[in-house]
Amino acid sequence: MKVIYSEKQRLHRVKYEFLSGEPTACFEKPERADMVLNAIDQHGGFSVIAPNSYGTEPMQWVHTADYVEFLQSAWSEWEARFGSEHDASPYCFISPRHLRHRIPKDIEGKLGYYSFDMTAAITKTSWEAIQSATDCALTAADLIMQGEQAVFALCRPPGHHAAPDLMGGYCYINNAAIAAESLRRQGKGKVAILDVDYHHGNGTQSIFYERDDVLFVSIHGDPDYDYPHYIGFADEVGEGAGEGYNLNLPLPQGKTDWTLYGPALQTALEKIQQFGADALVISLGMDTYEHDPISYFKLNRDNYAEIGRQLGQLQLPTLFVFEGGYAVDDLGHNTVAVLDGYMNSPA
Ligand code: Q9C
Ligand code: ZN
Repeated sequence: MKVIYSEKQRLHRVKYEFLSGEPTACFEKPERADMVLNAIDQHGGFSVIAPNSYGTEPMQWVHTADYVEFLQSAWSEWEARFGSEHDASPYCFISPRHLRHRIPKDIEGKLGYYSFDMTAAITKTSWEAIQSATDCALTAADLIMQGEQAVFALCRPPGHHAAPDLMGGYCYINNAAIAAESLRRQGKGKVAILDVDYHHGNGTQSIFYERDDVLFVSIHGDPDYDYPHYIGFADEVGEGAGEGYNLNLPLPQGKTDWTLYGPALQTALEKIQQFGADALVISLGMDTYEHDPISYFKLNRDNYAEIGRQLGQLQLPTLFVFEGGYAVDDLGHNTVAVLDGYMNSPA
């Protein structure tokens, strides 16, 4: 299997996030990709290739132009105002209630306008990494169009929490959404996105919520108890033309092992088959792992191989896009377990 990765993604390294009130070293760090690359190397059945460059135009397929511009200029505006000692981070947010929806002129105002939480800080070199992650997803989409059965875009920073004009949850540009849109524009009639990250893919859902040509299915921790807290419930089914093309399968925090996860995955796969997808994008978050430091499902290595096998049985061109997963020591082998399970699927 081809893996698309760029060293440029190392250029995004945020210092801190707040975890239960405590400033903590950011969980989403470059070492995550290193661990995946190590495991890929040891496996031997993969070839790692560098992405092509696509510029910012494809980002605007799913994001607003002003948001993409903001991401590009945020650091220099921040540095001009506060110097380069600290990462650029919001502290003040535009609530859907009570406040006016104007784009502020000040960088701190802008950071809050374009964020829904405090976990997506921007550093001097973040933009290069963000861009190269999106390039990886787009390169993978092109390879699928050239006839590859499955490709893995090893993207970081991740993307599934990024909405048309919002960053958050370590995400800035929605790599999976852009990959899906690329497949659509190059002729795949129907594209399904299956998001298996522990957290609901709120950004991807928002992007495709009113469309019937891209199905979004997500299996995740119940938002009544987990991030992103305000979205990801089962009654969100899509709107307008998109009604019936959004399926959320929230599962209970703490209790979810394979006995609950397996049936949810079955439901997801049936929905994708019923939809008649021509291609599949997997938002491959690995934070459903039993030892993940910020999540609460109980999946293990064997379960990951089984997920891969079941995905392979759909027999669809499949583009894996890396999302979350923070148990860094096991992250690589868990990720490879999914991909190896896929490659060895009895089909
Ligand atoms: N108490 C991704 O996995 N913090 N983003 C959660 C839980 C934010 C996760 C804190 C988690 C964002 C791509
Ligand atoms: Zn996650």
